[in-house]
Amino acid sequence: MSEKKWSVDPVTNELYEVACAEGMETVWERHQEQEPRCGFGELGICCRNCFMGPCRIDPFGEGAQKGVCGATADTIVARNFIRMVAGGAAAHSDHGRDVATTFLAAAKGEAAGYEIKDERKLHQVAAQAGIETEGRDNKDIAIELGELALSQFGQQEGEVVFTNMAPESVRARWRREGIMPRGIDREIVEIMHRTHIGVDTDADNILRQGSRAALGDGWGGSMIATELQDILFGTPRPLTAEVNLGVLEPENVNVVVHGHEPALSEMIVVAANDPEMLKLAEEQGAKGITLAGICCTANEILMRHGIPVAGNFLQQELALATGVVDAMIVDVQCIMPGLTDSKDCVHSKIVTTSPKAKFPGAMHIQFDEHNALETAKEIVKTAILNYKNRRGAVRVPKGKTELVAGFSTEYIQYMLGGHFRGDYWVLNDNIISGRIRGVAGVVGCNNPKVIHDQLHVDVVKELISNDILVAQTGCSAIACAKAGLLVPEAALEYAGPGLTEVCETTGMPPVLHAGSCVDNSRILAVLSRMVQAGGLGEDISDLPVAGAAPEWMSEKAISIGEYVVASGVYTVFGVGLPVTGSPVVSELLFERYAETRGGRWAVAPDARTMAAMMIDHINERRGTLGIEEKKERVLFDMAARRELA
Ligand code: SF4
Ligand code: MSK
Repeated sequence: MSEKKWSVDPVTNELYEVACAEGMETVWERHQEQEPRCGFGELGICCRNCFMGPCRIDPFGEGAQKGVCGATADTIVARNFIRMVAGGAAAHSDHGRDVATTFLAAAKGEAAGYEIKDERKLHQVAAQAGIETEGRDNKDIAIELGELALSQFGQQEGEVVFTNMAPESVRARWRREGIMPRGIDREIVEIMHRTHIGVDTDADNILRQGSRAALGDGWGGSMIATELQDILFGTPRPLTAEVNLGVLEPENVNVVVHGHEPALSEMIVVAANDPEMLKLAEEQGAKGITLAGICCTANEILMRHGIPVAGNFLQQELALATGVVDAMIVDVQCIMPGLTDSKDCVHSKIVTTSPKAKFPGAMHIQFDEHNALETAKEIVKTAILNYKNRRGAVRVPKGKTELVAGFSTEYIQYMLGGHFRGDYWVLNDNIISGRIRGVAGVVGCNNPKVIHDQLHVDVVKELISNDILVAQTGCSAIACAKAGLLVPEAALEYAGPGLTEVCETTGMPPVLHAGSCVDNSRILAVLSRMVQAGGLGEDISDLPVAGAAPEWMSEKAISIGEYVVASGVYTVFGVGLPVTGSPVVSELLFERYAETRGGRWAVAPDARTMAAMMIDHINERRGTLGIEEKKERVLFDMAARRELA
């Protein structure tokens, strides 16, 4: 048995030992095999953008200070950084494109099983996009919205339409700095062009293109994904569910969905409840069908249906180690290639569904949105028929935790005052009065370089104990849910007195689950509405808010970080950032961005420092706004109210 603790989550540690005993290789062994890491890569100073290289810069100043072409560390680091932005923005935006395609097919009646679920949001989003809604048929509005959304990817000039949700001061800055995105795909392509050998060499100019592509992700590709998914599948509202590997049911057929795009998983939800499928499961000797999720697919169907979450990024292989996963259905992003290696130890079938992501050793059942329910049934049937092939011991741990999820931008507004009085002013008022010190977005992945989930949980506990309301997405939300922070009672145990008071009044948890990685666009929308509501400055950068990705690992996290920073938010990353090989790029990202982007990047070595940096920033913003002192609550009588009016 290993002595080392891999996770703060006991369930993960337990399953890790099981996996080792079964001879299953996991991410942690592969991580150790990679040690020591390449120092050039960690600093961002290696380049293989052409085959005169690969080239690397000596960080100690003794060896080569330029690549063969003459590129310096500053050029190489800046190019590498924005190529990460391109990868992340492409992933999110391609997700958005697929959603828009399905949305348009559904609007035209060409995608059986999909329909407009949220008409109110259809009208609101269409109006935001400048589409006439008055007196028009929903079908016509939806077709026009779907076509407009799709056009944003190939748009060559102008401004990506949903950037119009941002406050005017922010948009003016984007125009002034030359970082307003013109079209979603265009900015990603331009990154690849500019970082080709012999094109852009100036670090500042290179980073500007990174910001422009990242903004095209946050306010374009990701925003389109979130908004159209809400219209098509329903805008989330709070619901309770369970999280961790203990949600798997040994006596049921267990189907685990993993990846990012909800178009298929929405249909798997329907198929798993189909009487024909349930009957087939019984015929195979199972008591029923359990559906659970991993990573962001989990967050999507959790937010809309309360489907349990089996785990986050580093738990995907451990889910198979339970011996009861009859099929793991994957689509795109964050799916470890190592999953298919487990087939020698467990019976689980890995089913790929996207033509963009096939895995040697996996079974492929291609998803087609025009025939979605039939595909979903075929997949569920594959899992059911695999139930009888189980072999070896069943190792489902007992651990699972309750959580509340479903905090969409719209619901947060409603929660703060109902349909008629609901307004972000209520949140701002709580911030001005000091009951809530500020708001933090804590998001992102897991990374085996640090103890699984620990940074997420420790940072969030520290923030809420300082009366900072936390909004979460992605694997970070799953981490804190497992730690019991996403229930209203967590306020009593962990939150400061002001935040506890607000949580008790509204019944909300101190940590709000806002969805998947593309749903970080919800956080952008919340920030815009906070500025609109007034009292906290004119710009997102004026707000007492901060962001963090404590255990990031993916290119998507870099794109998210860049668009959040370029929207005006101070953002701290854990684990390190591969830019420190260039003093010029470091100075731009960590300091000068504050003037040109409104927000800036920071890196923290541990949870306590990360939380302290965020709190210091929030306090500093409160000072600038003149609200640093916690104000006493004032009870108004009628005379005082008249005076106010
Ligand atoms: Fe080397 Fe320049 Fe080619 Fe990069 S682009 S590999 S630094 S020669
Ligand atoms: S799934 S991008 S590991 S958050 Fe969105 Fe989790 Fe990070 Fe993937």
